[in-house]
Amino acid sequence: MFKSTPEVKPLHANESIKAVSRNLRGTLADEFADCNTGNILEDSNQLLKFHGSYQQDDRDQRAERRAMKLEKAWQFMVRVRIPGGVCTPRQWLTLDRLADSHANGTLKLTTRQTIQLHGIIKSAVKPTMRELNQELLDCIAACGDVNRNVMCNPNPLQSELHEEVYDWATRLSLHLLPKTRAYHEIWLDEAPLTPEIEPEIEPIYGKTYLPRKFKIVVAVPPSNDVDIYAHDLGCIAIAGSNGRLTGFNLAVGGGMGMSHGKEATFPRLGDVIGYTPKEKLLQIAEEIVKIQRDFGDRNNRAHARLKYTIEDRGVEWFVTELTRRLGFEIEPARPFAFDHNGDRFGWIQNHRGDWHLTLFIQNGRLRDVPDQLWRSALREIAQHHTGDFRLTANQNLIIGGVTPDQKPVIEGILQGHNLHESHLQTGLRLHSLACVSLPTCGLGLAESERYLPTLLNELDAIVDEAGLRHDAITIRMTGCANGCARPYLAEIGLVGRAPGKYNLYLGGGFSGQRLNKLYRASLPDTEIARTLRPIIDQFAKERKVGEHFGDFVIRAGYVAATVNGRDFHASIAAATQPVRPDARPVAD
Ligand code: SRM
Ligand code: SF4
Repeated sequence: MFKSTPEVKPLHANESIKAVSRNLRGTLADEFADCNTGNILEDSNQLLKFHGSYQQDDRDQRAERRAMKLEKAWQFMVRVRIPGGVCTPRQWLTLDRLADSHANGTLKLTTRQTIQLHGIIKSAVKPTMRELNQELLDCIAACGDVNRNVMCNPNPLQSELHEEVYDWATRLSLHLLPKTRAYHEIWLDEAPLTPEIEPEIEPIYGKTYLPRKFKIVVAVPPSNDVDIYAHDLGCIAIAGSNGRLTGFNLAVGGGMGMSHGKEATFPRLGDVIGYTPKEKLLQIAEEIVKIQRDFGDRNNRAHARLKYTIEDRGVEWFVTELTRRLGFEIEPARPFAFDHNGDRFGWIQNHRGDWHLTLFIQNGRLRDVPDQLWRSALREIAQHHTGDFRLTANQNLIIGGVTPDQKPVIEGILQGHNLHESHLQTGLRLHSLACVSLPTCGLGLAESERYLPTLLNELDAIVDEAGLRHDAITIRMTGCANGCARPYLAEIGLVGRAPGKYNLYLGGGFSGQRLNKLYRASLPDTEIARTLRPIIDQFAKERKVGEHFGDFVIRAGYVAATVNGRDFHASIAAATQPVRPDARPVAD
């Protein structure tokens, strides 16, 4: 009798690119030294991501250049690593300067508390990295199959706790950084290692790094502004009776990305698996990363995130494997509750008497346009400010640690630029997010950042008429199904399918505790406001006290509640029970 041999699936091509790259060096140094071409090889682009940069092209110019038989308008995006999203005024000024000297004149605040510079030509990538380095900023692991920028709640209300939590976010980021000197050699001209004499070891990642990207966030309840359940590892800060940090509950296996029409791919919320005292956090995070390194799918990148490893093998298997590696069991999760996943705008004073100002930055894009001189205003603030700049996970900006005597100075600068009332928007707009999409994102199927403000003009009028101007409703748009603005957690999610066409999802949880569900597929952009109007009107008339839009659309029967990731694609779901400990019941 023949024994059937198990099917050996080929490794994804990226695995061999990583394997032969000499720890992420590849031919990047030579290619960036050669300015006869404006681009680099596609294999090198895969390695470049680990260094915090992507090769892109200006998609607005594609058709014209194709017609003229010209190559694409190649350019690069550089994404800075800013753990917890905190940077100094000096660093801000450097980023601001680079936006003009090397990039397209804009700064893009991202949904992961970093800043991206777009439109950098090949010869300017290295100078950009070098100038960032002079201000102690780097782009290491801002992209690629490694742990990315670690996010952290920038809650100005509880600064002491925030400070502690922020410290752990930076420690996590440092602990999980790749150890290769490739970045320093390629971009900062550090002398190359001689592998025969000094073999380079990646103690956490190994030669082929992770099968896919890995994302960590730290939240401080009751604010879920970092969307704890959307990440591979979410750490929920737990404070003792004295208000100081004792440790973290851990949520594993969250993620947003999926592909249209492929039901095997889906967004998934992380599962809370237990609690750890803070001292053990780094050890546990490292083991979680290593489990994913060893068990993640290296054949199929669409199935390679930790969420699929956990979904396929089960949470119990995951906890058993983690316990085996740690040699001890993690403790049961401690009680916590989230009540929102947005930002709070305006001035807030903390216990020390310092002030923090949260500014609404539409879709995180900072540029100077005639009546909105955002970059000029923030440059002037940075020249005077003695505190810090804090990026939020909702693409907004906090001017943090403003001393009482500096407050009028900052107010004056904003007033001088007519930006002091920029947060007086509808609750809907204040809770909006849009990913970049066109023209720089190569994966965008529809407009996002450039279209959402226009759509919001229509929707603002509708919520205004319905008397909901000050009601917070989360709305998030992305140009494709990858989910960069975490659209599947929004009460209203719009996901690009084709130019001018969006899937409309409804029913996400206001505190980021429940995924939404498809309500209309491929809706033309001209139909979005008309489709939403009656639902918004009915919500205004029939909502219960304190009821959020996402809960209402389920109670009113527009969509069924999504209970877990696989259920995301199901059109009929009977469940109405809460899915997370902090979820409010929506059943009547
Ligand atoms: Fe993202 C790929 C932009 C946050 C899921 N994302 C991309 C790329 C790099 C396109 C590409 O691969 O060629 C986009 C670059 C566009 C451009 O021109 O700048 C891009 N992602 C962004 C940003 C800038 C959106 C924004 O407007 O703020 C965010 C930068 C984050 C950062 O600073 O590190 C951004 N991306 C996210 C998030 C949200 C988050 O992490 O909280 C997600 C969903 C969470 C998750 O990972 O599951 C996200 N991006 C993806 C995916 C799908 C991953 C998956 O598991 O399927 C891709 C595509 C991929 O990796 O193949 C992607
Ligand atoms: Fe690009 Fe899609 Fe991410 Fe938007 S969601 S930035 S279109 S990859």
